[in-house]
Amino acid sequence: MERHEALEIVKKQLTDHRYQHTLGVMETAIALAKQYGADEKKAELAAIFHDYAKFRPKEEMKQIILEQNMPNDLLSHNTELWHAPVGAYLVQTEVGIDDEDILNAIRYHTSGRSDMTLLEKIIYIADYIEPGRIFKGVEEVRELAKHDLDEALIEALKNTIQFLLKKNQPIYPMTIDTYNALMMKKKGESVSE
Ligand code: DGI
Ligand code: FE
Ligand code: FE
Repeated sequence: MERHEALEIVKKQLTDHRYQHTLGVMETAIALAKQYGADEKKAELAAIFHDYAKFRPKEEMKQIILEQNMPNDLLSHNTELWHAPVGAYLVQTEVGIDDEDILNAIRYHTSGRSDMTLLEKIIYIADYIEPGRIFKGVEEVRELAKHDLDEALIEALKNTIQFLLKKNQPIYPMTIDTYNALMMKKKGESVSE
């Protein structure tokens, strides 16, 4: 699918602000794909569609989670988590994208997961550091992403988890799994321990 066609489709699903964010994620994801040797076309499409379901009614998303046998624990956690797996489903069924790599990058863009693919990491980080993002700690993650994707991911996850802790919010287990997997991989690589 051509970029202009994908953008035309997603624009109808989003607010102008969210569309501008999507363009930022697209540019950032393509740059990261170039730098780290991922498929640039897949990065482009995954970025364009990553927030496809962001504005779907909660009832519709809940229905899809139940009917498609998605992890049940989603329903007891922050509804903000739902648009990622529901987005993957809708991008496949409504847009017709069947590439599992692209769909997984959309599916895991909010929580991550253990053993993320390069493309999944790129979309997670691009979503976090695109030029429109201005929250505290983003600059550190931008710097780290220039040299080491895993370090950038760890920093972004730490920030997200800390942010949720401060707001007295539960942490979705898959977010913790993502953090743990990266920290254990790092420990395994270090010679001093
Ligand atoms: O869709 P975006 O705003 O571009 O970004 P996103 O898909 O990363 O969603 C961020 C939202 O998801 C933000 O409100 C925090 C929330 N979130 C992310 N991880 C977790 C989480 N909420 C809970 N409760 N637990 C998590 O692990
Ligand atoms: Fe999102
Ligand atoms: Fe996003």
